[in-house]
Amino acid sequence: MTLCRRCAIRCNIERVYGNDFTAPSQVDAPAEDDPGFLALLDDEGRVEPRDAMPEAYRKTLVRQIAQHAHSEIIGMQPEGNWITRAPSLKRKAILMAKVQDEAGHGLYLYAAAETLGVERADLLDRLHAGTQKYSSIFNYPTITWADMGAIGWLVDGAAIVNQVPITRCSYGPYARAMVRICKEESFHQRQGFEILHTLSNGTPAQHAMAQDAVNRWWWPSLMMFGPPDDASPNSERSMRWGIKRHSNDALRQKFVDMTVPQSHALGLTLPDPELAYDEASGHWRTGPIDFTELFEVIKGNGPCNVQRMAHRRGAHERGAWVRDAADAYAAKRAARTEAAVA
Ligand code: FAQ
Repeated sequence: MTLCRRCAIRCNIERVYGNDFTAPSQVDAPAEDDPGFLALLDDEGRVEPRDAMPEAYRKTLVRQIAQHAHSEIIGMQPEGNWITRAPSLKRKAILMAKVQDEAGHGLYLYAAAETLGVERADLLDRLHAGTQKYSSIFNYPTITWADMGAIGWLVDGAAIVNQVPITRCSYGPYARAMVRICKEESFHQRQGFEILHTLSNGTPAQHAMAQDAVNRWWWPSLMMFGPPDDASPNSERSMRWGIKRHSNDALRQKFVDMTVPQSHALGLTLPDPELAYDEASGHWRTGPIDFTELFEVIKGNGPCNVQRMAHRRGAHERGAWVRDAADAYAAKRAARTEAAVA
């Protein structure tokens, strides 16, 4: 039993919610090459919170799920910027619902991470301290209304391509969270496409605005998939463990193949003079991607990194009274329950 930071009482907060009698830390974690664990993965079985799992597997999941959760909540900022300036009441209502969905995705993902024996409060501390990451894409500014279309079409589009395979992740809670998230992301992608379609077929100024947004978001969207395979230290092991199902480059290619025909339907061009269809392989091939930009953004040197983190830390500080009230309420209820069973 460990001390729960939230309600400050002794309870089992390890890897699972509920009334557990054996804390998972009392079960020996198997080795990475444990035959039973590898056989489960080979059979496409699911690892569940109460199952013993190799420590490195657990840590990899915490890292990826936390980074994913942080991305969802930081990702609310670029679009939140446009809620008050959406061009109509209908657009405003849709955008508000979308931003709210992202908060929900963060919640499902933090909850999934908590089943691995970490607390949401600690994960947020790590985000604020800069020891955990969030997606590079949310460090770019949203300058015009067309950016809402480009984010929906390209960023949510890339997120779907990346995340649909995670519905088959070997860790049950992450896989199940992703099923619902992907359904919502599909709606987000369509609403982005529809915004751009309307602008592209509008006045010349609106068309130019849509084209400008696509020009700015195309390359950062390709970088969302991570570094190229030969510079991706985590991919091989995560794929062996069934956490990732495809390599970064394979997913990036799938996104390009899906998106190029959509750009034709939109009447917009993608800002890559070398983009060409390769008959032999049946794939659209891009020009070289400038991954130094990705590494710089990950290091904190993107256009909005400082602003995003300052806003997040400020929001967290301003929300302290809500957490204090929830903690006081939880402690009061826990004390009452303890008194009742004593
Ligand atoms: N940004 O070895 P790999 C969304 C880091 S949600 C920042 O290839 P891995 C929805 C990586 O963490 C978007 N860091 O790593 C939405 C690692 O560093 P570490 C988020 C990146 O984990 C839409 C290092 O580089 N989606 O958009 C990035 O095997 C609209 C080496 O890389 C997910 O998180 C990057 N782009 O593969 C919300 C999906 N790429 O941790 C609001 C789940 C790499 O060792 C509005 N995550 N790094 O210190 C994944 O699929 C994987 O974690 C990857 C990275 C593919 C992102």
